[in-house]
Order: sequence, then C-alpha cells, then structure tokens
Amino acid sequence: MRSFDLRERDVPEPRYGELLVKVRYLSVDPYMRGRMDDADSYAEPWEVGAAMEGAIVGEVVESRSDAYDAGDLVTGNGTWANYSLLDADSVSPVDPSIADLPAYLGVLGMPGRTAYFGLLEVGEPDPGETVVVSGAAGAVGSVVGQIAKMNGCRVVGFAGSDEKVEWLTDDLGFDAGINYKRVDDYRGALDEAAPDGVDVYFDNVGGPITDAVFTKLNVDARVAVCGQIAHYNDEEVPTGPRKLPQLIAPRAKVQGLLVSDFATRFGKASEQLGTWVASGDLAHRESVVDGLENAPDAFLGLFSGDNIGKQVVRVSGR
Ligand code: NAP
Ligand code: FER
Repeated sequence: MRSFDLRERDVPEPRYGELLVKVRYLSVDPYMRGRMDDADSYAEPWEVGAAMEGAIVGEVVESRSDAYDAGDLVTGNGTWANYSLLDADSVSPVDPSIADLPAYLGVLGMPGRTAYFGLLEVGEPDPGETVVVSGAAGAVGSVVGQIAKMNGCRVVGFAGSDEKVEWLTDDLGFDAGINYKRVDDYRGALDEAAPDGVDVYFDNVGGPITDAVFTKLNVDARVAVCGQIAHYNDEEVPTGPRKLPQLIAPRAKVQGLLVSDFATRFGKASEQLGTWVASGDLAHRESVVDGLENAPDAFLGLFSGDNIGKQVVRVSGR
C-alpha cells in the first residue's frame, strides 16, 4: 500500500498578500507523524489526499506584498512542492550570510527555538547541574546540549550510533554520550556518565531510555517532555504507571512543552540563536536528502535515526 503520491498541479497564482516561493529545501519533522492520525491533538489531522505541509526555505519568484520582492529568500510554512504559496505576514527573511539555507529549518528554525525555550524555561538548568538529553544528535537535542554547556552544566546525550556519539563529545562539547543501540544497561551507563545524578532531563524520545533516566533523578529534578518519538508509531497506548514511583523521592517535576506557547518571543530567541551560530558558539549540522520525490523516505528515516542533526530535503538549487 502506498501512503504517499507525487501529483502534478499547475503552479498557483499568488493573491494579494501572498508570495509565490520556489522551494529550495523542505523540512521533515517527527510531529508530522501525529498529523497523520485523526486522534485529538494540538494539531489538526491532515486531510487524506491533500499536499503535505511543513516548514520550507525558498526564493520569492512573485510577490503580491510590499514586504518582499522577487529574489528574496524566506522561510515559512509551505507545501511539499516545487512552488508554494505563503502569506507574506507569516514568513521570515533568511540571511545566508549567517548560515546556509538548511540551517533555517533546524538550529535557526522551529527545532532550535524548541531547544532554546524548552531547556531554559522548562528545564531551568543551573550551572554545575547535570543535564541529560535523549535524541541528542537530532535537530532539537544537539542544540539543547550545547545551550546546557553554555550554562555551565555537565551534559550527557543518548544517541543511536557511534558516529553520533562522537559528534556530540568531539565537536559539540558534550561530557558523555551513550549509544543506546550498543549498550543494554542504560542505568549502568548513566551511573558512569552522570555520577552525580540527573537534575534536568530533556526528553525527546520516551521508552526505555526515559525509564532509565527516571531512576537517576536528583531532588528537585525537572523533566522537560519535548517529544516521545519512540511511541509515535505505537498501535496501542502503553498502560500502567511505568516509572512514576521514581518521581516521588526526588519530588521531580515533569512538564510537557509546546514550542508554539513561546511564539510571542520567537524573534528574540531567533536573534540569540543567530548570534551564537554566526560567532561559531553554536554548531549545527544538517542531513540532506536530494529530491522532492524522496521526501517520504527522508521523513521515515527520522524513525530509524538516519539523520545526524536536522533532516532536510533539497528540492531545488544549492
Ligand atoms: P530529530 O531528533 O532530528 O530526529 C528524530 C530522532 O529520534 C532520530 O534521529 C533518532 O535518533 C531518534 N529516534 C527515533 N526513534 C527512536 C526510538 N525508538 N528511541 C530513541 N530514539 C529514537 O527530530 P527533532 O525534530 O529534533 O525532534 C526531536 C523530538 O522533539 C521529537 O520527539 C519531536 O516530536 C519533538 N519536538 C517537540 C516539539 C514541541 O514543541 N514539543 C517541537 C519540536 C520537536 P537516534 O539515532 O538517536 O535513534
Ligand atoms: C508547534 C508545536 C509543536 C509545532 C511543532 C510542534 C510546527 C512539535 C511537536 C512535536 O514534535 O511533538 O507549533 O509547529
């Protein structure tokens, strides 16, 4: 059974206030899995047969807004297509002198802002504390770990390959990395990597990694529940208390987060992230799959860990 189809349509005409954008890169993101289910959620389910939507970076080819001209580079929410219509009001300019275009879908896009607000405002790390992040070599996790280091924390990351763990420890300054696909005893690995226990857990994945981290939480620990990708394809919701008893003695606080709750301050966060990227204080990496027709595979690769850093798809140009 095919879930994705490539269809030909006429290039749309922009109306007043709209931009016609030639898509250069599109983003594939774990949250898109949720929009493929019709369960109640913070995001509306996608209509079967409609074009996939998501963040894109591209070049304005026709503008019906005073704010942008043909030739400008912009990012915003578009469709998985060669050409996409965007509301001029909802796009942001892209400055290629700060970073290459794919970075605007990762560290300088929604994932970077999620890391920024999720760590600083939900995790609330203090200098000297230990921060553990799962999905550490992904778009959000790689930024979380680096901001935690800037805040004087000991940082431990879980990731799914030796290459990823090397990137975390050799290039991003993580104090330790655990390849959860090669280690069986996650709790034992944490005893070594986080000998003083865990003060902040930034959870991108859930499942057995989270079970293990819960056994290591210090008094007044904060758990920022950002994502649970290990469960997005579950057919049944896991039942039972799982590791909740482990929260009692540490009086740990577990809080879900949605990046959109911080929307009024996106501008400030993007400015700070841009400054760190431009100065080289915040490293970033993107995995690029070529061709619009390969976007579904790039999306599925998120669930097998094919990406290092942010996964994007190149649709046109360089
Ligand atoms: P990402 O980390 O770049 O890509 C997903 C990664 O998840 C993969 O590379 C893979 O890396 C890991 N993974 C997949 N299945 C796994 C499993 N069963 N167990 C452990 N790890 C698994 O994606 P992202 O965009 O940065 O998003 C990370 C998480 O944050 C996702 O859960 C996403 O839903 C969430 N998120 C939440 C918000 C919000 O506002 N709440 C916003 C953005 C993202 P490995 O090789 O390490 O397995
Ligand atoms: C948003 C809120 C949350 C959003 C994405 C998310 C694209 C991601 C959630 C997840 O991955 O669980 O406004 O915008």
